[in-house]
Amino acid sequence: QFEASAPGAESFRVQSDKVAYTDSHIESTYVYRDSKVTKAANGKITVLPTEKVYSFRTERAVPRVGLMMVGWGGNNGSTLTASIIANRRNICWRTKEGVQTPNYYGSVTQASTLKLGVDEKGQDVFIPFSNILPMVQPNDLVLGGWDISKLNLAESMERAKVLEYDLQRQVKDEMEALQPLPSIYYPDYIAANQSDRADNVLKGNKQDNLEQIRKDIRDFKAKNSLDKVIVLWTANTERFSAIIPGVNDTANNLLKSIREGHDEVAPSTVFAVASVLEGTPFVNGSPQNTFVPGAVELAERQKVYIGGDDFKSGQTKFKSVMVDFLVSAGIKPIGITSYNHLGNNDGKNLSAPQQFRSKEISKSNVVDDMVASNPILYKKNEHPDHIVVIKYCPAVGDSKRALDEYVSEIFMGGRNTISTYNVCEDSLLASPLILDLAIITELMTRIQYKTDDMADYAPFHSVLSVLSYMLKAPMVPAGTPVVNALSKQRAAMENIFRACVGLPPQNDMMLEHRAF
Ligand code: NAI
Ligand code: DG6
Repeated sequence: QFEASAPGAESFRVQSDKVAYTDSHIESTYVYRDSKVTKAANGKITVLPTEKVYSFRTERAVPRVGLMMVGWGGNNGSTLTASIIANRRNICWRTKEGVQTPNYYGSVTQASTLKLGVDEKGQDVFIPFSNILPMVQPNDLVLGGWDISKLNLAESMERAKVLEYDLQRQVKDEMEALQPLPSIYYPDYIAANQSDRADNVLKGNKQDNLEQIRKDIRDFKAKNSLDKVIVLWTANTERFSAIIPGVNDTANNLLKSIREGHDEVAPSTVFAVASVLEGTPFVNGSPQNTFVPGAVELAERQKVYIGGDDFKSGQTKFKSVMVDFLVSAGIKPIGITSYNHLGNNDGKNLSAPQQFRSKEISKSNVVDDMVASNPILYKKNEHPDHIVVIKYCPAVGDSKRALDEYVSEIFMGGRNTISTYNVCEDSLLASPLILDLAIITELMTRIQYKTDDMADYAPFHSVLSVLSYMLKAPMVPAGTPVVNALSKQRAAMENIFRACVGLPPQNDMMLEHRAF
């Protein structure tokens, strides 16, 4: 359908008075159309179509970008690193199925397409998602990071038992040279069963730790001549932090609590604060509330992007499609039961009650928007029963088993039960999401917008809700709606990027094929 173009190369131009290409920017004008609904006292509903003009400005030059992973030596971190090396060097490896070539399957930016428009015969024309705007290529990312375990990346990859031996063998030399930086370890935040791998930890108090992480980011940037760094948490799931007035409720209180070494500041929050203070975006791939209110306020104050929480990989992605399908088909899910068992280090950490609780929370709220969208099926505050069980079973390693049952009420009181069973290497689903999160976050640092009432261009809100597609419990700016439905999340991402090149939102009306 499309001619393959060099990665990152411009593959199309939009000819319109709504878009201009300068040497440095793509500038577009976009009319955002919506509908404002009001309800009068007598119950009468009025809908007013609205329009607001937005100007978007996207820097065209793709910078040199570093991705620093916290938990670099874990299953996700080591798998992603080895996979990028394999893609860069086009390393092929033998499996019992034959010769396997490297790819970026599972990455929405690298392995999915979007419809650009129709050709003169009315046929759809697709382009790689990554060609809609200039994006950094995964092979160009400079990788680094921290881990509380001192194994080098080759040893970590071996410990993870995710990739085939013949691939591990070929990337080993390069991986061996990669050494995670010492990290912050406050034992109370992760499961006690993780203590035996904590042999690469920073000394000092919380303020010392904060300053060291800031220095690590600066040093990494300077040493690798980077324009930008993205920091991403793919370390163990922590317990939730209590939100305590005076401790972590405001930016100043949080900074003070770090200075005073308050117990209720998590390692992930110290990383987030360090990144924000360095002007470096921070993304949280785990479920805990790293972004306590003080951390969010700090990001807003510093105008730095933050995103989270918890990678949405297999079971939840499927759930956010399945429940969207059922509810939008007028079928009423009344019971959703999700079991999974896995045998990797993530599963081991989640076998402790407080860490399981963090994951249970992020896995449990993922159908709320779909349920709330249909008052024909659900009364106010009515929800389906939703059970989440996770068990640690070392025998299955990284190959997570997910069993789900959806019980729904159908026509005339009938019941419909759907059961699914998914077996998959957990880290092979999560690693491409790390790429997407980093690539889209970086892209967002190059997009600015302006409306008629603004004197100048400005960045988007610090809380990057456009990352929702990759996240189980998407963080959104305070008071704005959370969208979990997968297709809506993808459409939002795609349509915002289309607007930046002056294209209308994607619609599937296909009037040219339906009208005489
Ligand atoms: P893992 O347990 O293999 O890796 C985590 C790494 O973090 C370990 O190497 C550990 O030593 C390190 N670590 C722990 N605390 C640290 C700290 N304070 N600083 C630096 N390093 C630290 O876990 P995996 O499978 O790589 O997953 C990582 C995270 O991503 C987990 O929180 C998991 O819940 C989350 N996640 C994983 C998904 C998946 O499909 N693999 C999907 C959704 C979320
Ligand atoms: C057990 O649930 C381990 C978890 O870390 C999950 O594998 C991870 O959160 C992915 O969950 P999901 O629901 O997105 O597949």
